[in-house]
Amino acid sequence: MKSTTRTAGFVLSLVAVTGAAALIGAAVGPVGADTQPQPHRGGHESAGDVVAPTAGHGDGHDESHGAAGTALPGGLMVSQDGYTLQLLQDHFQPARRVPLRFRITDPSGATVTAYEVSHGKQLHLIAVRRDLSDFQHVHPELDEDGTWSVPVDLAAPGEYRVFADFTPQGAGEGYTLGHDVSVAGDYSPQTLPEPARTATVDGYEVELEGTLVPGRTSRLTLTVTKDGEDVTDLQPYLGAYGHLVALRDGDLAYLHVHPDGEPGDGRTEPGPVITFHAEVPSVGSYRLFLDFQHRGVVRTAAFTATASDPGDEQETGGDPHAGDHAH
Ligand SMILES: [Cu+2]
Repeated sequence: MKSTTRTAGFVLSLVAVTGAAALIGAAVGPVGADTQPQPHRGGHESAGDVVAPTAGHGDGHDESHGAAGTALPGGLMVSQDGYTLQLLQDHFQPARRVPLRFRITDPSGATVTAYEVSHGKQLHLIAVRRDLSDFQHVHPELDEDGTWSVPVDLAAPGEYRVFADFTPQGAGEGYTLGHDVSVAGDYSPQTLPEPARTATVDGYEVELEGTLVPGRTSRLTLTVTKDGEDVTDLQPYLGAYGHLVALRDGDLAYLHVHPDGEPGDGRTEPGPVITFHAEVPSVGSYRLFLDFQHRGVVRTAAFTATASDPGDEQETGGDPHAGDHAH
């Protein structure tokens, strides 16, 4: 177990923000080159993404600021503060490698071409089917004219949602914008798996401990084992030993949380335990997707977790078949 002295930077909290406070954004990291996209389903194959984390998604600046001063979770809107996610095409025939192309436009309507780097990338794209049965986390390539492109696996028909997580250069604030994508064909929506404490993926077992309490910072630990042995040589992926995306069942509100501690800080062990701090906006069910890298392969373990009021002593749980229920 490791110490948890430095936590604030990784807490994705929802703070009621009014007026001028809404304009205060998080510090942003240096600009760097993006790298090639890494299409995958439920895990990346990339290595070499070892980059010191900069302030970025998950640092508390993902909140939307409604006109009435109410903070909203990220990912619910296609346009926020004048920044708009424009897909060049949003309906497709099913295919393993669908070329998804899009732009971000700024409040003046111009295409954004300069981005801050956050967690080693200028933009993170998450694609999920709306029934939360599929999860892809990829890194699109940016053209000179500001068009992003990345192949995504849309072999299974259905309604999808894509999330672009980015910080425009000079905006002083990061955004997560969401857009629906339709894939033609027969669609059998899957029921959200029941909460459970463990998830398996490719022979790895991940155990989730912790309780999600709305409006409160919750400490979550994820313990990675393989064949009953602790995995103690996790590899940094995008500057961390794990990345956790949480989506709320019902509206796919997007929360991106990051671990407590980072590789090379002298106190964070490379497994088996990855600690996160998360704050969820409401009661309800959430689907948690943990990306972790071991032996050069990034895998995703998925859990269903329930957030309850403090009065109800209900534990979060995981799905024992996570990662296996992709179509
Ligand atoms: Cu990413």
